[in-house]
Amino acid sequence: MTHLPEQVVLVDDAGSAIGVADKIAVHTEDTALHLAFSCHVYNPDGQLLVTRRALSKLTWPGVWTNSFCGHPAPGETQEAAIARRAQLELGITVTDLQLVIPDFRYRAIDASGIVENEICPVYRAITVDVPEPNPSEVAEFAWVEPEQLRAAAASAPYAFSPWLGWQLSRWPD
Ligand SMILES: [Mn+2]
Repeated sequence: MTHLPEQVVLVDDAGSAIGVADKIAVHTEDTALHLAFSCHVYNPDGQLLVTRRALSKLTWPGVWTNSFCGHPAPGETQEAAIARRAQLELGITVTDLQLVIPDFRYRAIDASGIVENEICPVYRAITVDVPEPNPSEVAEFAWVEPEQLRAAAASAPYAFSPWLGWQLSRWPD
């Protein structure tokens, strides 16, 4: 059975698709702008799921971040990509998906020099499931009070992924 490499959608400054690229090839020290998403998952008590990226990941290994992120495949909707990554990374089903920051875009450089450069709409969702992390994606997780996370990220931004800090700073009250 052949296994095609995971692909991402290249976009222009306006967010229009202009091509596709292999995920592994696009993330370099000069990463082309591409389409992604971030998802912040809450439990029914209003706690937010934060995750620590696996130590084996190529970018931001071991860094605490939002619940999960990903890249929609060519032809895949954001909603389908979110459902796929929720299962793959955390073994959870998410519901009540809401688009919170539709125009979020960022560029960041990780400690090894690899660049992220994404148009990355930010969503929130609910789960009633107990996460079962995929160890190749997520090293550990915690349920936190959103206000406490926002305060922590504001006072110690270096302890979190850069996109999480930027997303929380734009979170509507
Ligand atoms: Mn990316």
